Amino acid sequence: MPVTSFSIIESTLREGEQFVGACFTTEQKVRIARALDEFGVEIIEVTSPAASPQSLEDCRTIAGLGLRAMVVTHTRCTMEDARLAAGTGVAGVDVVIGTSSVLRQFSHGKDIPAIIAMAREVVGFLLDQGLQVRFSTEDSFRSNLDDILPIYETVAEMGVHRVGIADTVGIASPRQVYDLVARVRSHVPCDIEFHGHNDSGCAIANAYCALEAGATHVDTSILGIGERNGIVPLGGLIARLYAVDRSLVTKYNLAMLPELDNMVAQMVGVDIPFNNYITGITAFTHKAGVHAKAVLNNPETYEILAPQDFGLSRYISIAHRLTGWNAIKARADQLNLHLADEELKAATVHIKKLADEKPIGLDDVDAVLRDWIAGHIDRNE
Ligand code: HCA
Ligand code: CU
Repeated sequence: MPVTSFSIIESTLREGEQFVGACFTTEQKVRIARALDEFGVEIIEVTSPAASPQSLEDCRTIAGLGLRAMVVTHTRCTMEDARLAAGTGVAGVDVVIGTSSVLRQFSHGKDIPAIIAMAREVVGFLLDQGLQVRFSTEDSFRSNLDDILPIYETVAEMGVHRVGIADTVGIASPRQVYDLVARVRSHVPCDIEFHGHNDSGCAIANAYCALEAGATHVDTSILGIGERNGIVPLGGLIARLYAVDRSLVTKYNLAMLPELDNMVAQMVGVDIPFNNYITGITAFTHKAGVHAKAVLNNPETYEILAPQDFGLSRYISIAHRLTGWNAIKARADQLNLHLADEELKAATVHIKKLADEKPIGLDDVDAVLRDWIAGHIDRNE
């Protein structure tokens, strides 16, 4: 199914807080929530009020900011947590319970009938409070389908707004995600959320496949921060959807993405990875002569994402042995140095030789061009 619409559940303030380097102050949480709201995500998920007294306070604070985005919190499937969440002023509650045998055995110790009974009680209570409710099965991909389908059906019949499928350990492949989401899609009428971890590098592809299979919501966090190596990064999901159809993501304030990534990188004390989607330092850098020439003619030759849509610009690296005369010509034009094509080609050969001898920089290229004009370089060298 082609992806036509979807919503983002932005979980930097929940899953992201589970990143080892994250310890957000209230003020930082408010800054993140406001920035995400301005970016335009549909739903903001915050840490359970049961986590700590400060978490309870912060949950109330963020729910009370009057954001355009819906604020939801995340809780375990217990009446105690549900009551606490219902008193915070959030618009919705994302309830989760582990359903794989390993989690049932080593985490909460409940069997499937007990899970269904708890789900009934908690979901019934939250719906009665007029809250939007999502019910998710943690570790869905290591759970038995025969266990989780009846859970989804039970909560869907009760009227939950969404069911959640969670690849808690990052084990699923895109095809597995497609199959499971399609299966759930044919069993429940409500919305379907996908939450995917990135342990084996499939998080973005998995989220995309979930949408293709009929999921309606994807969980993200800024830079992908979360437990272990995290979840679907907001920027990565945007890049994936933009690559399919730019109009899918123009509902967001895309030019804010660098600011969001930088803000959170600073808050959690990491650098943005050089190869990060969109905001990595090399994301719009072209190097080889063949690439540089084509990109100078038409950026679409080697760019599926237009940097200017994200408030960024491309960079063409020319000071190296793979450079080409078209790129060198563009630099000469920038410097107002007018050389005939044959001269530029000869200068490029010289630059390549120089780069074979030692690492060079843009200033070396510029020096060659200037010396060339001045006739200081032996053209036969
Ligand atoms: C967690 C686990 C979770 C929940 C996802 C969800 C996961 O830390 O509580 O609520 O859908 O990865 O399973 O993040
Ligand atoms: Cu998670």
